[in-house]
Amino acid sequence: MAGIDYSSLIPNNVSLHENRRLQRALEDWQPKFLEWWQDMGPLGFQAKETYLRTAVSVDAKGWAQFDYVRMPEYRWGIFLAEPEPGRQINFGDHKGQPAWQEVPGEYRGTLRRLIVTQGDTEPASVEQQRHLGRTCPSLYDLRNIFQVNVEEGRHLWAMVYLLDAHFGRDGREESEALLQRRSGDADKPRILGAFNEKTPDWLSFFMFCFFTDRDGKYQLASLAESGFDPLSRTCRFMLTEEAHHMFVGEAGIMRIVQRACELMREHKTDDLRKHGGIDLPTIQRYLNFHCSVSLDLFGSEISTNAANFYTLGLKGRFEETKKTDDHLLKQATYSVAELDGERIVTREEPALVSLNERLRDDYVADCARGLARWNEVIRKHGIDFELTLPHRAFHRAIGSFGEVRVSPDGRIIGQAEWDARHRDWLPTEDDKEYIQSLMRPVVEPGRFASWIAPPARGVNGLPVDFEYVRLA
Ligand code: BYC
Repeated sequence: MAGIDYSSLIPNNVSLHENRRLQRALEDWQPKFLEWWQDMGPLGFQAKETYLRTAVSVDAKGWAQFDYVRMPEYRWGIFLAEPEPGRQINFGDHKGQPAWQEVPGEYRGTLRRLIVTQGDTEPASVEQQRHLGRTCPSLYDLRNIFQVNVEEGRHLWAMVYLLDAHFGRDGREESEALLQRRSGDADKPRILGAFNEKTPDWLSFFMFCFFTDRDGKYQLASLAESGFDPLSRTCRFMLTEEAHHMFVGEAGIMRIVQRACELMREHKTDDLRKHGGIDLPTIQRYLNFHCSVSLDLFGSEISTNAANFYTLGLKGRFEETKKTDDHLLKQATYSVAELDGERIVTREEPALVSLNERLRDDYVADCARGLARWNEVIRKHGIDFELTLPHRAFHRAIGSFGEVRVSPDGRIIGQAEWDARHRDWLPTEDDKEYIQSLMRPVVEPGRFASWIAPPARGVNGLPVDFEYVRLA
């Protein structure tokens, strides 16, 4: 092929133009990525100009440049946060040693698996959201989902960069495999459970951004502590973009809640289906689903994998360097919720094997802060209803609670009660049908679907009725 104009086509701060081996690997991969993007990226909008943010450098000016761009022409770049001079490994057996600039040979397989697991989620989410553009509730929201999609594409580039630059031939094979697995495919599924679920409507999309992207935040933050410096720097830059995805989720649900409250007040009823709104109990059921599948993404409560990742210096805790303990955790313990016959109890377990649960705790606390903001909207409308997080043991497939039935308030229950009640707790066929019936595109600038309030402000200081996607 003709070769890539590296500085303009692939904005980067990794001196791509000086690295022939990496150039060749990316020259080989880029057309396959574009083919995958055409096949699996947003359906029906590839030729439309969208007002997108592109990162062209990591400094304050360059990381957020806004302009109209057609998605296949988006400049997927490779960015690492600026190096920290003299950075050391901050935890585990190598604590105090200089951070690795190259992969330590003995950890190659483990590190590659962590990077591949992270990388696999990025194209998976684009695949899950492929059809949503066609039912957007507004041009503003259409632009936001495309922004999320191109950034997930960039996050895939980030992981492929690490694989191609540091893992030789194995890395190149893994980079290809990332484009070959497919979300929900029976034969070649994506690696983690939540990334094989469907995202069939915009309520699910906003829930996904709130709950599942937030797992991304916590996993990336833990990988940002890694002793492998290129991984750390890559993840630190990805976190700046991840924040926008969670904003889309939190603000999206808040606007749906806002609209529900307005309709309840206006029509003096809880039955919003007559009025084209999404009632609060339906929102709660979707919330229960997305929260529980996202809790699974943290892995088992007790995990020797997690202990090894930490001891080897590959994956730290959330905000590792702000913690004041010994950063070795060989003697420490941590409280973990566990199953004890018919009861859920809390036990002290060795801290090292409990690291998944500890990260899940950080995550749950963050989710609770978002819910408090949604509940504030409900309270301000004088409505007596509170959205709640389901118990961590509810509807789990991974870990200690994967085999038992648990109610959202944390009671172990029998199959009979589950059969009788699960329709109150998880989205029903009726709910899904109703939500699908609302999914009609609204594409006139400044107009919004009946079930969602407009945002408080537009993108990048522009008005809400700006033409964020040129459909003509
Ligand atoms: N589904 O020892 P365990 C994001 C497997 S999201 C299926 O408990 P470990 C994003 C596990 O692989 C963030 N399988 O697990 C968000 C293991 O398999 P092996 C993604 C699962 O290793 C939105 C076995 O079960 N990043 O960025 O301690 C849009 C035993 O498990 C699942 C990462 O996840 C599951 N849910 O922890 C776009 C970070 N959970 O070894 C993007 C990298 C576990 O027996 N990954 N298994 O074959 C990791 O740190 C770890 O792999 C995990 C699992 C935390 C996921």
